[in-house]
Amino acid sequence: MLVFLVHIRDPQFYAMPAAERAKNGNIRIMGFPPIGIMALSAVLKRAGHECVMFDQANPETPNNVIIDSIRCQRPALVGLSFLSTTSYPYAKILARQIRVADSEVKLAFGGVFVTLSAELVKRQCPEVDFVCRGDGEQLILDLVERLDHPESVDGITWAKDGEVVSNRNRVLDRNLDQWPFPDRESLKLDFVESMPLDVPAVLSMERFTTMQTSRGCPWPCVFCDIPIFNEGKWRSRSPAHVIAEFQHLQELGYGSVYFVDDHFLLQPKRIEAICDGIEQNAINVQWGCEGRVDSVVQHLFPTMARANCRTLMFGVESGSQKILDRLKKEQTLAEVETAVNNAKRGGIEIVHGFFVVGNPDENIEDIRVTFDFAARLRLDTFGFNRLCVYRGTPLWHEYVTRGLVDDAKDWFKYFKCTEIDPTCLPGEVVHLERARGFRRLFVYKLTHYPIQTFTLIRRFTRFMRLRDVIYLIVKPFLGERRGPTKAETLSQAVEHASMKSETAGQQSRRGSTLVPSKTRS
Ligand code: B12
Ligand code: SF4
Repeated sequence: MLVFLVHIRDPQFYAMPAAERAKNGNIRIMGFPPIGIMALSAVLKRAGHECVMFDQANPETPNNVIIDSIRCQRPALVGLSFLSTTSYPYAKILARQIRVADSEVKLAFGGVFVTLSAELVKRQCPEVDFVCRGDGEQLILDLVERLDHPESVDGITWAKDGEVVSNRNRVLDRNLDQWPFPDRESLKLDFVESMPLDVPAVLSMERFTTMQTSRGCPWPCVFCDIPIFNEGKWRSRSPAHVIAEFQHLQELGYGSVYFVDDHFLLQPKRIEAICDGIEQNAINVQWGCEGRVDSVVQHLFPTMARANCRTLMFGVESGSQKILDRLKKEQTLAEVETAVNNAKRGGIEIVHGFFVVGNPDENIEDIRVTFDFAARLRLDTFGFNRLCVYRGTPLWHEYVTRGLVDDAKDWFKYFKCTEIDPTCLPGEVVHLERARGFRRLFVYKLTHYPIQTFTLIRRFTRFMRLRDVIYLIVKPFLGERRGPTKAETLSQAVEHASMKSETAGQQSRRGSTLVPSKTRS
């Protein structure tokens, strides 16, 4: 059976580094590869099916090209995969366009966002036949076998005799080693490794990809829906399976990999075994991962550094204990400091801190202490995003109870907390304090950690255009662009009809332009 898989992107989250192609002729994209559809493609192909993937980051495959290919090749199923609220409007537009072009082809949606709102998605987007919930590997195999009799396919939401029905949930599969490595080679794209900063900062021009060695996280942070998506469980692949994938990547010429695990730093024995495997098998692929600051594996940071772990990212969130407690982060400022120091002492080259501002109950002083705290930490890089609330998270439930969001009307919208929660500072104030904080942070870093700062800037200048490096440095001094992004506007619109044609036109025009990235806001 022929299956098409499309990764729907929000254009804010990738960029084209330069007009040139990689040596192998592939187009270069600055961003993460679509590992969700790559995982499903590998599974389908191993089972004897044919699979064609499209990534919307590829300027050569805009919607009209995908639709033409559907008309020509007549796949039995087209699966659209996307991560979140901000890409949902683009997914709906494509689904509607496909349905207009082909009334027969079966359409499926999958990913975290649709998993958590499956029935609502099915009702709002009736063009889609199946909304797929949870892990997709076994689900897609079952679905292609029973496209015309989906009653017995666990984990799907569909319409039976005009009624939306949800088949029972899949039992969470703990055996992740059973699945083949993602199909990274069929998509003719090469990904460039960059940091999630306000300007995409290129780390290396090595062939870059992502890997998932574990799934889930059992902590209760109020803004996060990973625990819900994974039923509060953490599941992992065995070290031997991870090492085999490293070897496979090395053979394919990849030089750098980032783990998209929610919390890699969980099990000391497993991490030790992975690091040993890397050394014993002379694997020289560099890697990066993220985890919590209260991790019990910190004594292994030197081992990880020796095994080519170059980047470690921590969810620091705030420099105010009051805010950490409000977010139910279950970590202390002392733990943050210890983890960052341990990582740097252990020899990790780039230690990154994710921060959020615009939190509930946050005052100006909390933002100031957060930037001062960030300045004092030995972090190499930082990201300061505004807190957003997503359906399914504990914060969303709280906002429903407090009457700040209406679950029936607002479930698909994108909200910064500052826009809806009166206990947050106004958005303008957060903007201003963030710009001020960045300036103080930068000056502090230059004067107190000059070697660390210059080493990092030197790394960026090796791979980035000078213009981009200068922008990266001066942007905090320029202040913020005000107002919502196009994606935010799209996802906030109650009915997308008026924007549909405009966005569709823009998607097809993207074929010839180089998209400057704005990255996360
Ligand atoms: C890496 C990552 C990113 C990367 C991009 C990755 C990429 N490929 O482009 C970047 C940094 C760009 C990013 C950005 C954002 N992200 Co993000 N991201 C992740 C992260 C950590 C891993 C995603 C991943 O690679 N998973 C591994 C693959 C294998 O899993 P998967 O894609 O879910 O696919 C599996 C199933 O979902 C299913 N499946 C998927 N598609 C389909 C399709 C079909 C047909 C079927 C049958 C099955 C199926 O099968 C797959 C295999 O089991 C997740 C957390 C997580 N664990 O999911 C957050 C996560 C998805 N992101 C999230 C958010 C909020 C965002 C942003 C909106 C953040 C922001 N405010 O700016 C943006 C939006 C991006 C966009 N719209 O394009 C939230 C989503 C919450 C929600 N309910 O919407 C998550 C869950 C994080 C969290 N803690 O809450 N993200
Ligand atoms: S520790 Fe990270 S992944 Fe786990 S619940 Fe909190 S934010 Fe989500």
